[in-house]
Amino acid sequence: MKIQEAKVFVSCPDRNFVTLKITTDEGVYGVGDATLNGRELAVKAYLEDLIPCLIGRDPAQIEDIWQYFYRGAYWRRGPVTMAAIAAIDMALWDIKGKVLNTPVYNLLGGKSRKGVMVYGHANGKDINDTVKEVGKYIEKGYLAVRAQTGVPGLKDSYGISAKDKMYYEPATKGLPQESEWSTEKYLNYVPKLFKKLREEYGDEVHFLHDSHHRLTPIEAARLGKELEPYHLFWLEDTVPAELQEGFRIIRQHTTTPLAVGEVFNTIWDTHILFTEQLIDYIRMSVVHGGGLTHMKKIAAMAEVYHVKTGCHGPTDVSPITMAAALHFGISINNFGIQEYMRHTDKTNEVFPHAYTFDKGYLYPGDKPGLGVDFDEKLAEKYPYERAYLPVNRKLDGTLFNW
Ligand code: KDG
Ligand code: MG
Repeated sequence: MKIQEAKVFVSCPDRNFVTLKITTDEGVYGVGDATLNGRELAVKAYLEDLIPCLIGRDPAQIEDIWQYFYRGAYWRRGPVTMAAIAAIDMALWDIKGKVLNTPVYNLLGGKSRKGVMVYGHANGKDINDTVKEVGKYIEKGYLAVRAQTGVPGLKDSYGISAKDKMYYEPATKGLPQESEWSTEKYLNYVPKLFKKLREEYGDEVHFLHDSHHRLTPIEAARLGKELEPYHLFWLEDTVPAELQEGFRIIRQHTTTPLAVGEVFNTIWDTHILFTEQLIDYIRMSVVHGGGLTHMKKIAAMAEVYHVKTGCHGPTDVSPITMAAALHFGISINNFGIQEYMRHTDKTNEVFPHAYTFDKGYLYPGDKPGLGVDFDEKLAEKYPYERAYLPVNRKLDGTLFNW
């Protein structure tokens, strides 16, 4: 069997997605996700550079093809490169599953659990509003809920919806919007949210929170300490993680479990965090972490150091990545939790899929391959629309991390 054709699509069924479809000379095809929020066209261009090198290869040689595009490229790593490699990798696993007539989780070692526990996103304009929204997720059967609140005195905050409460929409059409930020106001307010949540909903439900890279290590240490009585499942992305050593300071001060990694791309972004046991959950998604081939290695290394997975699953990764994450999450032993920010109906129609939600868990389904498809014809109705993530400024105008 040989790869005969590979095509890249950028479509916008409510938001932009980059999709790769690889077809073999025997007519079997596989799909991969290469979406990089706000930089979709860069990944498309990168993939189009790789496609000529893919044609004629044996799609069964997944490891070799991965190495060809990773080691074989002098300019390694980075989100654009790794999203492109991930899309090829996902499509090849999809093809292998279809050829062998089995779901991808069977190729990864089989099921290690009945389903994949997920967390939903609740958010509100203030503490009372957020507490109410968390309740709605608990009623829907979620066992774990991420809670983000607006902060009094700030016009907006990360993770808060402008309109409907289904999910916040960070990528906006036109030029980037500007957000505003005050670490002091945030740190004074957020612990009160989790106090209230525990008072309202008791000890059983898991709560998570994302600081979205806005703290210094010592500020993160303070937040982690103040949240200890409310025993979070995790506190995410407290500091920008380019400096892995920064986590030593946080770890020395708090027992709140720490999660990081949604912007990481390779195993080399994680090694200090793992070997020094500075984090509890690694958050790379299958698309930004180089595909299933690379994620398997990251999980294996993490396992040695008591680190579990908690793959990034926002709506800016397509249902193809979500499906791949479920096959991955159900098969490895050190699975922690999966983020699940539900896609819109329009997105789901373009990417029909076998995975289903029930009582706090997602199930990948038993279709051969990844169990997700891409409706090319329908996607044509939703052409790419330029959109950017916001940028963030402190109240005095200083440009800050978004
Ligand atoms: O594109 C950026 C989003 O994926 C990110 O802001 C979402 O932090 C995020 C999360 O935890 O889902
Ligand atoms: Mg996050």
